[in-house]
Formats: sequence, structure tokens, C-alpha cells
Amino acid sequence: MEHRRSCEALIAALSLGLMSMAAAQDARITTSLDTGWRFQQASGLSGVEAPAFDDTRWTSVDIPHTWNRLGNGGIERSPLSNDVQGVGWYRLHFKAPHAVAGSRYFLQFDAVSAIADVWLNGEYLGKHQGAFSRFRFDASSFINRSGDNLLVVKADNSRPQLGASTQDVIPLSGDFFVFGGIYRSVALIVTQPVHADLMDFGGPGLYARILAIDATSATVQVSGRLVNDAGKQRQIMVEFAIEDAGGSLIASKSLQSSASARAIAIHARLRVAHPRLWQGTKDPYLYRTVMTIRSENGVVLDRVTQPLGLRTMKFDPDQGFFLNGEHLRLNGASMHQDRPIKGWAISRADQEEDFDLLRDLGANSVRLAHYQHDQYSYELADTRGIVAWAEIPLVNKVSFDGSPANAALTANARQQLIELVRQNYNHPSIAVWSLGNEIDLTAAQTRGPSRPAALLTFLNELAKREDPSRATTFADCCEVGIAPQRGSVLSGAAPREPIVGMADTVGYNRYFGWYVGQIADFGSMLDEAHSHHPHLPVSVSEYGAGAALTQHSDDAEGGPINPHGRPHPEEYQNWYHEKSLAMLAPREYLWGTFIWNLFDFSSGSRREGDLTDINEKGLVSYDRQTRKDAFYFYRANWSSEPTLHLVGRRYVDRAYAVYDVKAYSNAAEARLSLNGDGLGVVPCRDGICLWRQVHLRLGGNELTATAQIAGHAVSDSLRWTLSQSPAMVRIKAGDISGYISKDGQRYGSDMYFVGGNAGGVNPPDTAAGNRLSVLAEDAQLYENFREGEFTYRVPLPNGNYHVLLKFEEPTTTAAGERVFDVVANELTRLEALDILATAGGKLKGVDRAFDAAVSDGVLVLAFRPRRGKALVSALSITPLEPH
Ligand code: GCB
Repeated sequence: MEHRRSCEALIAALSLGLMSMAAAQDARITTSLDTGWRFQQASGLSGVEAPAFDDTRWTSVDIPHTWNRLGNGGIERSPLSNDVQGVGWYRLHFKAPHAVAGSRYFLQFDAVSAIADVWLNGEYLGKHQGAFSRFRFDASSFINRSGDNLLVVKADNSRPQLGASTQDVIPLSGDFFVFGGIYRSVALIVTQPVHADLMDFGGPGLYARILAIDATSATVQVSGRLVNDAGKQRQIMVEFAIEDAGGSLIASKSLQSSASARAIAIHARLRVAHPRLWQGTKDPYLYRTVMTIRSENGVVLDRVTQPLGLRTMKFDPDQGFFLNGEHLRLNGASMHQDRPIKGWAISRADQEEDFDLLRDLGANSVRLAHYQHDQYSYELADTRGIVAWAEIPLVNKVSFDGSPANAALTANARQQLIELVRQNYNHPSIAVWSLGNEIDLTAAQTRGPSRPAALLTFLNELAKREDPSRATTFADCCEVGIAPQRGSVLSGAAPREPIVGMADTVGYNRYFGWYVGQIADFGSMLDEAHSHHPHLPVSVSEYGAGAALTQHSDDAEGGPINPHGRPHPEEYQNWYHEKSLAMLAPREYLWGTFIWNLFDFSSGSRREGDLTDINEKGLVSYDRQTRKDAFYFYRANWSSEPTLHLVGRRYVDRAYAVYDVKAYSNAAEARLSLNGDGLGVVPCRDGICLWRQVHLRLGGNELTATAQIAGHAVSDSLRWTLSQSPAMVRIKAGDISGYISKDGQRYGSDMYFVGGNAGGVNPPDTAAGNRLSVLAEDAQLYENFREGEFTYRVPLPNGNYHVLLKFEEPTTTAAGERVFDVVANELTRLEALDILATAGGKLKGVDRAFDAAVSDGVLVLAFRPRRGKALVSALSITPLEPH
């Protein structure tokens, strides 16, 4: 147990030159209660709060702690996982620090998930409902000032459902796991009888608001909340001060108060001459606001210090975001707070690492989703100049049955919003208070109507009352641009209350090209929303795609992706973000865009990519060890740090011999060499440098890119191998993944095509199981297809080839509905092919083969419809002569 006597009073004494050191020692004492706990995960225990209860067999733990563990590599849940949601008990014996008579004792919990019941020495102190905010109890009546104390905490993270302890505690739902436990620090705070209000929804008791800023001065309104627990009137002096980053006094004002009432509110206006502004990443300059409470003879009774950043923020519907009057496009990413094994029980170093990665990405903004994060994260945003979106955990729904929020849930949302605002009021980094995320999602999923409007209105008014200086927002799931069958609010066709426009600004969570629609529709959807809400500042609060580090594709456009399943090739995420940013960047009305997500995170329902219980839309792996390729795409576009990154380094053993090689870079141009041979210089546009048609050799291939960036020579290398002859090309048409056939032949994913659309028999697994393939061998080879009018341009060494094409009719039911030719280098090789007629029915595999000569390095296979659409499932091209 560490007793940290606050040195703030001492600093005050020295910097203000007023006080003696003896007086300084009288300020508050903060004692960490993080170590030496006993823990047991168990429902149904009783009498645990009693001092006589025997906990000797319980586990010894330190805070931060969670009993849950979720999210692992591989496609099975690890046996080390613990997803049990329910009750965990904690017990701690401690001694209070020596303090003067009449001192007050507060227990401070930085977060307990999700509901905490707290007892001290067998006496019930109270309950706190909400997994993310700081709370305190006044323990003065029950503490043993000199002897042993027993602190008992019951933490309960029961899954919210009707009848559960958490039924009226937000969040009711969400795509993230709610880890249980005392997962942030615990402390005992001892104060003098007159002290800053510690029972103000966990807030600091000191709140600074900027009233005006210009080049010559800034006016700051400071408000203190004080409590006189002395039981009698006291004459006190409250001194408000602003210090610069070096601790020098910039402005101060002292006010006398006769603290006759128990609660005292006190305000002052301070002026900072020639203010140095908080300028985001350019210059995140911080002042400090200090409130010192002194007795009538000058003894320091309490002292509170808070960050102060002098800045203005403005949102414009057409021009976006302005910091200190200057336009600033917010390039952001979202973060959750969990890590492997630790879950939510993370350290300050973990948070620093997360913010380091955010800065390395080149982001200037963060969405701290979907709940209040640790205080330290907001401090990191302040000190690193990151503009932050802060939010309460109102996620997916406001009730279980689609009705408006009930009184208990409304009260809980109110409490959690006030806690968020008061606890974080002084962080200059925070630009918006978000009132919720996708709170009408249940309606969108056609699980009945959803009526979040009343709660949203209530919370918006509350946020404006609590903090008139900041804008409000929320993240919308469903107003427009979602699957057509779910109906659009804009067209009046959805069973949802229109809510966009109820807060000052809005964020759209949209996943075109992932969950819904075509990626190309993203931009027009945003334009539609913008023109429908011409007075509303609009942002993109989420967009993203999953990426597995061990799953790869030769061409991300080769086949459909299953967002809720496997595989999730890393290259798809690259493609998705390249296309998305191309649409987002030029839309100047957007005040910000937030990638979902900077990190992979745990979510109990996910079986995706190559992971279990993890949402892998992160640009960085769950363990923070691997930056995925797409990370460097943003770094190339957003960061001024020299960036040159060859793409595809984890896809080592290549299916084909000829690829376009890509690097993400902020260089103007870059050079590539393959096995020491120069392949030329290409320009880099929008962060992408592309070398077309690079021919690998059999065996190992070393690719090296070099560039000059702002006077720095940078380079990057990777190694790819090619283990089959460049004269052998097997393509799984319409598939984003490659495949090893039952007879051991390797098919790459669909590539070298021009035109057509990818498809698959539906659903593939059932179909594969039930299908009677004429060849009765490898149903999976026939499962996907490319169809329409399309061409393959397959690069090959000159020579003669055997071309084997695989077909299966997926949809038509009568002969003559799909009839097409296959033309190889202008010679018709298959004429008027009718798959259904040839195979003798639908969903039956059939093969056709012919020979073809290649004389100019490419085999052009054209699929030309006569009736309906042409189609192919797989292509196998092998040399007739040895190569
Ligand atoms: C969303 C949610 C977020 C999910 C994300 C996803 O819209 O707001 O909580 O994690 O989609 O990955 O599906």
C-alpha cells in the first residue's frame, strides 16, 4: 500500500510564496488501495461483507483485475477463456493513514464492472451502477481511523436481460465483451473537514470553462464546488489560479467565503494575457487550473489541479471542423480498452502504447468508444493533441422490446452521462459528448420497432445543461444507406423514429462493401445525408473491414466476402480502406472520419478471420504487436513521418508468378528492385505506389523498395516465394481465397480477370454436401464462379498449354437459358456451351478442356454469352511441354 501525501499543497506554497511547509502537510492524502486483495468469482455467497468471513482460500489479486478472459487466435475458443458473467467478490484489509482529527475519508473507485456494492467494516456504503465511470463513497462514519479496515466489493457483470441485475444499466447490448471486476484503481482519499466536493458524480470539484479567446487574452470562468463537513461555520479563502506548463503563476483570484452552508459553489473569472493555445498535434499546450482552499489563517485545507487547454472548437455543416478558427480535418480511429489476457485491466503503459500507435498512424483524432475510458486516456489525448470523441455506453437499444426507455434505464443513462461530463469536463481534447451508438439498431435488424427519440432528446438537453460549451453527437446506424429491405428513414419506410438531427452533430456508422451494399455507394449515401440535413455537421463515426494476419487473397475483388465468417484476407482490408478513403477524403463537409477500429478487440459472438471471440477490424492486432498493411496506408496518407511499406509481407508463399506489387508511401515516387534487378521508378499517388506485372522467379524472391522522403532515404524489403512453375496457373474463379484441391493442386484466388461478377452457390457448405458432382470429386472447386461477359488475361511463358475449365450451373433450371462461347487467343474453343445441358442438371460439376498456344506472354480467355451470362468455376492451365 502506498501512502502518497499530496505534494500539491507544497507546490502551491512554493509557487504562490504564501505558505509554510507545515501548513502544506495538511492537504489531502491519497492512498492507493490497489494491492493485497482477496478474490472469489462466485454467485450465491452470503455474509461475505462480515469481518469474520473466512477468505483465506480465496485468490490473492491486485487491482486492476478482471476474472474474465476472452479472445484468442485460432478457430476454437481457448480452454483458458472465461466468459462467465455474474458476481465476483473482492476483500481487502487496510489501514488508514494517520490524519488529523475531523478528517473525512472517501473511497474512490476508478471503475468497477458493471455494478458495485461496497461495504466497509461490515457496513453497507452503497451501490454504483455503470461499468466505466469513477465513483466515490464517503466512508467517514464507518472507517477505523487507527486500526484494521475491511473493504468488501461485490462486482456484478451479469449479462443484461429482463430480470437480471443489469436490466436497467447501460449498455444493454453491444459488440464488445463486458469484462467483470475492479478493473481500474481504488484509493482512499483523506481530506480536511472543508474540502473540494468529492461526491459530485466522481468529478474533481473544479470546472473551468473558456468564455472568450482572442490573440491578446483568454477569459476563463472557474467554478469550484466545496463542502464544509466541519458541522459549523468556517471562514475560508478560495484561491483560483492558472499556471502555465512550467508551473508559473499566470492569473489568480482569491475569494473569501464564510462557509456556512454544507455545500458551497464559488466562481471567478480569470484572464490569461497572450494565451498560448492548445493547437492539437501542432502544439498541445496545457495550462493548469488550480483551486486552493485555505483556512482563515492561510492553512491549506485542500487543493485540486486540473488540465486547462485554451482553444475554441466549431463545427460547420459545409466546412467541417475548426480548431481555434482554423480548419482541421479530423482523421481519426476508434479504440476499445481491452487487451489479450488482461481484458479491461490495463495499465497506464498500455494506454500510452495505444496512443503511440494512434500517433504513429498519423491520426489527429480518436473516438474513445463505446463508453467512458480511463482518465489517463483523456489526459493522453490532451497532452498529445488528439481531438477526442467521448461517449456513454448507450449502445444498440434503449429497451429489450423496442419501447421507449423506462424510468430506471433513463436514470442510469442520466447518471452515466453526468459522470462522463463532470469527470472529463476539463480535458481540452474533448470536442463532443456522444449520447449513444446505434440506438435504433434493433429495429434495423427487423426485431421490431425502436423508440429511442425520447431518451435521446432528454440526454441531449442534459448534456447541454451540464456543458453548454461542447457540441453533442451520436453514432447513427440506420437512417439511410442500409440494406433496402430494412427501409430508409429518409424515405419514411422504416419502423424507426427519425433521430438524426436531435443532437448538434451526427456520426454515421457505415460499412459499405462489408456488411451492406457496394463500396462505391458510400460517397453518394453521405451526400444524400448531407443534403437531407443541410444544417447538420456530419461525420463518419465508423467504417472498417476485418483482416486476418494469416489469410490472404491474390485479388481482393476476386470474390464475395462473408463479413460474419471466415476467411477475412488481409488484402481485402487494404482494398476496402483504399476505396473508402478515396471517397471520404474529398468530402469537405465531413468534420471527421473514424476508422473502426485501431485495434482488434474481444467480442464473444465473433468467429471470424483466423480468430475466436475477436472482432478483427483493427488496423493493429489485438496484442498490439502487428500493424496490418492497411495501417501503413493511413500512415502514408496522414503522417508526415517518412513511410514506405511494401504490401503483402505476410502472404509469402505465392500462388502465381505475376503480381502488381504495391507499396504504401508518402514519397512522391519510389523505386523497386526484384532480386537485385531494378524494376523502375513509379509515382506514388494518394499513398499508393504500384509496379505492374512483376514476374517472380521459382523459389525465393527479394523485393526492395526505396525512396527519398523529405531528404531521408527510406527502404523496405520483403520476401515472397514461388513454389510452382510460372507456366502452371490454377485459378479458383469467383473466390477471394485460394484452395488446395483434393488431389493436392494449388488454386490461387480469382485473379487476372476483367469484367464479370463473382458469385457462389448458396449456401456453399450445404450445397457442397448435397451436390452430386458428375466428377464426384471436389465439390468445393465448383462452388464459386465468375459470371457475365468477362475475360481472363493470364500471363504465361510462351508455349503450348492444356486448358481445363470447370463449370457448374448454380441457378438456371432449363437447358438453353445460359449458353456461351469460350475463346482462347481469338480462337473459339468451346462453342455454345450449355452447362446445365452438358452436366445433366443444375449443381453438377462438369469439365471441358482444350489446348492453346501462347506466343506473346499472355493467354486471353474470353467468355462470351450467347444467351444469359457466361460462367466459369475454375481454370487449370498447365504446359504441354516441360518448362
Ligand atoms: C458497429 C458498432 C460497433 C461494432 C461494429 C462492427 O456499427 O457500432 O460496436 O463493433 O459495427 O464491427 O460490426
